[in-house]
Amino acid sequence: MKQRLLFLGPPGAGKGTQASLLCQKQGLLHLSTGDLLRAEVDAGTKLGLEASEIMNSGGLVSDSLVLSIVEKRLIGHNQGWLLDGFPRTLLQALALEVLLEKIKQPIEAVLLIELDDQLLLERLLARGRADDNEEVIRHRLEVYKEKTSPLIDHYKTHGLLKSIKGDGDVEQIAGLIEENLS
Ligand code: B4P
Repeated sequence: MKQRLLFLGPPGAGKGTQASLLCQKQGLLHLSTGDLLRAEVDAGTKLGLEASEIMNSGGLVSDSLVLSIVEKRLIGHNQGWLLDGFPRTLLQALALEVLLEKIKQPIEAVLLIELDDQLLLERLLARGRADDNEEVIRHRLEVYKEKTSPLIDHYKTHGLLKSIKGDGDVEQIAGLIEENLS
């Protein structure tokens, strides 16, 4: 099983769900920028205050803020890791490459989870988090298409991309992911 992974996909595709399962099973460090940002918001830190308005509107938190969160956790961590929901812009991807080169831990595979917009909308509405109302979800989908989806070609060009459909039950998708990453 590959040990340095990145999960890519639209909001609600199941990145967080599948990343948690895989990290538990394989003992990888699970770095979800969404979870880390929500923890800052809950703790009421300066960083959390800066992030919360943007997250609730469905926009992307600034690249520098997200990068500082990831960098702190990756430097000095010498076992496997899975980045979930990061990078989300080309600038984040390029900065990540510089960091990984510095710490000599290159990405081994990027997994793209794809799902139709209608299913994404239904799943997120059913979850009902603070940023899961229809208007905000539609904005998140637009932001994904504009800012994050260019990363698909970026990682394809680097020969790292594997893609699966996120439609099906959780165990079935987990099996498919393991097949693709072994
Ligand atoms: P995230 O926390 O990353 O959330 P997400 O993309 O909406 O969800 P994910 O794809 O992980 O879906 P999940 O498994 O939970 O981002 C939230 C916000 O944080 C962003 O909008 C942004 O503002 C900010 N942010 C995060 N990272 C950033 C970055 N790098 N740069 C800038 N800003 C950043 O699944 C969704 C639902 O589907 C759940 O309810 C789940 O139970 C359900 N589900 C999962 N798999 C299923 C299945 N197979 N069948 C049916 N339901 C399923």
